[in-house]
Amino acid sequence: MSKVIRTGVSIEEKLLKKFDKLIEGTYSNRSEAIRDLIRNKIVEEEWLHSEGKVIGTLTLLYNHHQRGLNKKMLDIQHNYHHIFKSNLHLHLSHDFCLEVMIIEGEPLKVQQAAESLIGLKGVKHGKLTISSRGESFK
Ligand code: NI
Repeated sequence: MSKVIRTGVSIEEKLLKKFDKLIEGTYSNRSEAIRDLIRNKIVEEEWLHSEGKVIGTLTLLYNHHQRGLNKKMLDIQHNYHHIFKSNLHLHLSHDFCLEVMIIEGEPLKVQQAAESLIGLKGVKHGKLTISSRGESFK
């Protein structure tokens, strides 16, 4: 672990109160919340400017009764078979399925594949989260 440095940040009282309310119950202290925000920003920048492969997860909530949806989802995954690494499927309720996919590949391809799945009729919510290979946090 690298050396920890204490630093001061000037911030409007109103904004800080909003932030404290936001992190209440999630973070044990303000420093950890700010560190997480900084890490997220670093990961985001890494991903946007990455020339190599990126890795992340795509979470999809969908209605499995939607006509043709399962086939369309499979077709897209086979079209991008080199980037879809693993799936976790949960039969959430009578109507809905939750699927989490691990995807790895060139940023543009990952984004295209994710958007084509998220955009399918019957997909109620979709979120692509790009993570990091950890090189920036050594
Ligand atoms: Ni299911």
